[in-house]
Amino acid sequence: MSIRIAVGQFNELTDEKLRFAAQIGATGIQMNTPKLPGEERWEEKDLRQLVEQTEASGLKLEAIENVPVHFYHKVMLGQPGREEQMENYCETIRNVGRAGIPVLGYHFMPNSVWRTDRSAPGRGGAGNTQFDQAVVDGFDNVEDLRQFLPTALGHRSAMPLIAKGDAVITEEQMWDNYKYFIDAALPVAEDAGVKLALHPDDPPVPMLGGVARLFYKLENFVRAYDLANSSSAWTLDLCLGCCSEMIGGKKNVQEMIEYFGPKGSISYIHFRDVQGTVPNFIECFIGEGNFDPAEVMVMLYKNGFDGFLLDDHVPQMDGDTPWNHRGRAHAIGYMQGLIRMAQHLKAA
Ligand SMILES: [Mn+2]
Repeated sequence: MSIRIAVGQFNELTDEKLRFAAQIGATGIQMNTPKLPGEERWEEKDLRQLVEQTEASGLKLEAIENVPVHFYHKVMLGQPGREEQMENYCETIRNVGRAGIPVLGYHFMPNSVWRTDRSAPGRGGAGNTQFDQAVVDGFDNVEDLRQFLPTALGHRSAMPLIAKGDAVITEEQMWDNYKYFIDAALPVAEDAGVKLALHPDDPPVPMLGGVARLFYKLENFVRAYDLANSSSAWTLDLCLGCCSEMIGGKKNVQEMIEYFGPKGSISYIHFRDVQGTVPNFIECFIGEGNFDPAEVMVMLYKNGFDGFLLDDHVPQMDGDTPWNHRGRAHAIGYMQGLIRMAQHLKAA
């Protein structure tokens, strides 16, 4: 297949979302942490229902991104009880495959995504999210920090462990935990015909709340790739926004595409950007961030990427919905124009 667009980042499959996707010209959808029955794992029949409902609209369910953090937080943190969670995670992978969903996205951030502002003023007064390490560092007390952070993203046990100080869970412990996870998950995914797609850490910093992070720089993705022993089930959900957030900004975007694109290791792309890099960045509209979106689209074609693109986070425009229909329509239209131009230039 060639590069295409999916509409996504919603958790309930409604006719309205399917009609939006069809009207805007997308060929598929993605769902993030769909609201499905099950406190420990998802069942085939519930996943299959999503596929059937999507296909009835003439669209393809390209991927599910993320199970709830509480399905595998003990695995990520290396806590007792991780074996049972891992067995359930593997059964979810099998059920994703049985339902006919080709990609399962995941992250390895036990304490999830952090932002310090959810409505920082952007272009023309649009609302953007922002991360500023200085704000996080201003908290001395972990309870105050927990109250400050949006709790919707994380399970209670997966929130910050400390406000300040050395890591409670070190990077090497996190590598052990990741290896345990991937050693168990990859063979199951291969058998199930499912590609697992790793999302970078957001924000990409070495440690937050006493929990070390892994996927904040290129060399750690290379280490993970090597750990996977050339398994075809190990792929990336390459969030260009997170790569752009990394120290060095747009050069990370280029290096990730050039390293993993030719290997066929990129399942899909979160096509978004930010201004600035860690320790302080703000999200923005495509075209006003750190990288040149036209240059990046041509780079994707030239490096053999043939998956789908997704808008991911977008600015909230005046009169927008909670899901940001207006901001998403801008991002999707922008991507469609870039794809057509890249095809015209025969970059494809
Ligand atoms: Mn992303």
